[in-house]
Amino acid sequence: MLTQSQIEEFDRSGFLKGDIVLDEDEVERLRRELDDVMEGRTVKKPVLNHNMLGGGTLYDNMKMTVNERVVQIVNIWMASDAFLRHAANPRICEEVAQLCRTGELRVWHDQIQYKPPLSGGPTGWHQDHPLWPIIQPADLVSAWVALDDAVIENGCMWMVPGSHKWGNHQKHLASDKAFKPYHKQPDLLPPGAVVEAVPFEIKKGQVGYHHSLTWHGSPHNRSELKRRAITVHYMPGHIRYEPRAEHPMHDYVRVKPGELLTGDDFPLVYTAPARESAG
Ligand SMILES: O=C(O)CCC(=O)C(=O)O
Repeated sequence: MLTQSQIEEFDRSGFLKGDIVLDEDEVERLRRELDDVMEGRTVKKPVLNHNMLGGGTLYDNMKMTVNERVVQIVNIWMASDAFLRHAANPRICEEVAQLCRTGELRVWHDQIQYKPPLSGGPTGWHQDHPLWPIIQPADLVSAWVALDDAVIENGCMWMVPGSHKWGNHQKHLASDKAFKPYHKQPDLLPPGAVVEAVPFEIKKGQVGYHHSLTWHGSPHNRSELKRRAITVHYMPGHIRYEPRAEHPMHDYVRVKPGELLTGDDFPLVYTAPARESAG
């Protein structure tokens, strides 16, 4: 459970470091499952399992060299029960529900981003919600859990504090050679907005939360260390299906435009405990 001051910090910054939520054994278990899914050894399959830098990706606002890779697996929970249990982790779900001020959470989708040693490529600067053009409104929260210590050397995420309050700037986000973000048309930013990125180092088994409009990205992994992580993107109960463009999860939607995005492929993982009536 988060404290009031942690919730206020999240509201101010758009991201927050939580506690260690997985012990050594749980991390090991998820790493083994990840290997099995990544190598195609499971019967059930995820929605995507590919090199995210393969061209035409949603995160393509950077130039990269040919040999770089970021293995992106979308909805590993569909291939692995251990990852489904992870998506329903009671501590994480309770904290995300606090940050979203909601009594209900569904999984929008999850994703692994694995940056291999030496050849791990960058995840360009982006905001999540503009890349999810079939759901509204833009108030989802993601829980990013490290399966290796994520540090500057192996390409941890970087965040721009306060940027979740600036609206949708996805098409204007860019990065300089040192992976510093900049806005291509800064006059569109609200008065007082300061674009300054800070590293978001997360320990193995620890959770970090971010808002779906927070500017974030992660640079290369040129270290000898692996950088594996699982994010679950959670929808508060009021998120609706409103298609405006394509998305890999579109094929799994069974509701009509304007309806709440419910269904077996968007599992309900949290319902707030009923309050006892006073008196
Ligand atoms: O793992 C990363 O470096 C990026 C992940 C990301 O963009 C996200 O979880 O929204």
